[in-house]
Amino acid sequence: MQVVQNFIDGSFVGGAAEFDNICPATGELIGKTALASEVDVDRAVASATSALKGEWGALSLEDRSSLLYEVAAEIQNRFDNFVEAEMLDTGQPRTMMEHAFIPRGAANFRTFADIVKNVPTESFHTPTPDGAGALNYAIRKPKGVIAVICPWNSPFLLMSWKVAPALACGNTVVVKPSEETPTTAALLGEVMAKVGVPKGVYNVVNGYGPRSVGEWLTQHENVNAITFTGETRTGEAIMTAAARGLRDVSFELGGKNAGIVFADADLSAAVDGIMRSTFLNCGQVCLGTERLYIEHPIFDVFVKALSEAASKLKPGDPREKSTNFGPLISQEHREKVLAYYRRAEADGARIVIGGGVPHVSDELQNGYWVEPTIWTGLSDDSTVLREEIFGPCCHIQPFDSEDEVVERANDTEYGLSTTIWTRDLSRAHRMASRIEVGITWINSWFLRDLRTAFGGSKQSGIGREGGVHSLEFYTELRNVCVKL
Ligand code: NAD
Ligand code: 6OH
Repeated sequence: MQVVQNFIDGSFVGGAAEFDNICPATGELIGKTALASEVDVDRAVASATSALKGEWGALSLEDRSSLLYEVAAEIQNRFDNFVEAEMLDTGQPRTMMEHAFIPRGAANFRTFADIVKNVPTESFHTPTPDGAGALNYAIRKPKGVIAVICPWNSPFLLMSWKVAPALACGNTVVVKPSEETPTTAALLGEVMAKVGVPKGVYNVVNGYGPRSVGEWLTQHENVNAITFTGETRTGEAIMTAAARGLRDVSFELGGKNAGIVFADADLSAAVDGIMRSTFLNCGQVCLGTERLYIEHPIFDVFVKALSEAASKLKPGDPREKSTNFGPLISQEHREKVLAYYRRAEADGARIVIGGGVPHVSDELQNGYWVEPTIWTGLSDDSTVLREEIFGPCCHIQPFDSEDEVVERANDTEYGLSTTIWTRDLSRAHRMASRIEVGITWINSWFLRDLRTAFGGSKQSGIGREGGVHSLEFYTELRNVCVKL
C-alpha cells in the first residue's frame, strides 16, 4: 500500500507511525501517511534554517525565479499524477482538478517568480542642513523559515499560493498539509528534488494539529513566521503559539459569505454564478455563499431557478467526466454538516431541496455524501445563518432596499467575500464600498487574478496575500540611509 512520506532535508522519510488516507468519495483506504514525530519537525526546521545560510541563500533573484519556472513546468509534466492524487484525496471531480486547481497551482509558481523580479522598492532623497542631502532606499530580505499550515479543501492550490511567494522571496518552508489530504505536498517534494531546488528549502511534515505536528511546528522557536489557511478557531490557537518569540502571522480564515441579487440582475448569469459559489467543491470553498439575499420582486423566481439547477447536481465517481458533484471531506465533517441540516429543520426552515443524505451507487455507499440543500424562512439570528457550515447549502431571504441588505450582509463576525448581482453599476460600486469584506465580486464569483490582494476582514483573516501583497508577509523591508 502506498505510504505518503515526510520530505525532510531533501529526502523522503517515514515517521513515528502511520495513519490512514481515505478517499471521501468511496470511504476506501487509498494509502497510509507517515506521521512525523517531534524530532522530525525539529530536523525539518533545522534543515530549513541551514538551507538559508547555504546554496539557497546565495542564489541570485534571477536564479531563484528560474528554478520556480522549472517547478511550474515539472508540475505540468506530472500533471496527471497531481490530478489523480488530489482527486483521490479530496473525492472531488477530476474535471475540477484538471481545469482549475492543478493548473492554477502551477501558475502560482510562474506568477510569483515574475512578481519578485518586477517589484520596485522605494527611495527618497532627504534634505540635510549642509545641503548635500541623503539617499534613503529600501531593500527586501527573506523572513527566514516559514511554517505553512494548510487546509484540505483545495490542498495543492492553497499550499502553492504560500510556498511559491515564500520561495520566490528567498525563504525556506516547512509545510504541514492537512491530515486529510497529504499527497500533493509530497509530489511537490519530488518536483523540487527533480529540478534541483537545494535540500532543506522545501520540507513536508505530516500529522495532526493540536498536540501533534501542527502545534510543534507553530511553537518552534526557529520558525520565523507562520502562514495559515483554515478555521478561525484554529487561527486563534496558532496566534497564541506565534506570540512566543513575537513571530509574524498571515491568516486566511473562515467566512459566512453573502450573495446579493438585485431585481435588475441578469437572472440566468446570477443563477449560474450562485450555483458555483454555493455548490462548487461540495460547498467547501472559503469564498462560497451560504447566505443569499434576493430582492423581493424576483425572490420566488430566483428560488425556483436555483433549486431547479441544484437538483441537477448528482453524486458520482470523481473519475467520470460527467460527475458534477463531490462528497464532503470526512465522516466527521459530514456529521457536522448534517447537524446543521437538522438544526435548520428544527428551527423551522422550509427545505426547498435536499436536507439529507442522497441515494448513491453501491461503490459510493461508504463515501461522505450529503444532498445539495436550499432553505428559506429562517430569521437572521438563526445559528444556520450565523455559523460557517462549509457544506453544499445556502439559505435564501428576500430584501427590499440597498440599506437594509447592506446592514444584514454586514451583520456577521466574518468578512471574507461577497458576490453582488445587478446591472446598475453605480449601485454595484456603492455596495462594494459598504460591504465589510476583503473581496467583492460584481456579476461574477471566483474570477480572481493572482496579482490581486486576497484576505479577509473581521474574523476572516489577518493580512493580505496575492500579488505584490504577499511580499509584505514573506519579506522584511529594511531601510538604508546614505549621507551624500
Ligand atoms: P482547520 O483549521 O481544521 O485545519 C487547517 C490546518 O491546521 C490543518 O493542517 C490542521 O491539521 C492544522 N491545525 C489544526 N489545529 C492546529 C493547531 N492547534 N496548531 C497548528 N495547526 C493546527 O481547517 P480545515 O478544516 O482544514 O479547513 C476548512 C476551514 O478553512 C474553513 O473554516 C474554511 O473557511 C477555511 N478556509 C479559509 C480560506 C481562506 O482563504 N480564507 C481558504 C480555504 C479554507
Ligand atoms: C478557497 O477555498 C480558495 C481560494 C482560491 C483562490 O482565491 C484562488 O485565487 O486560487
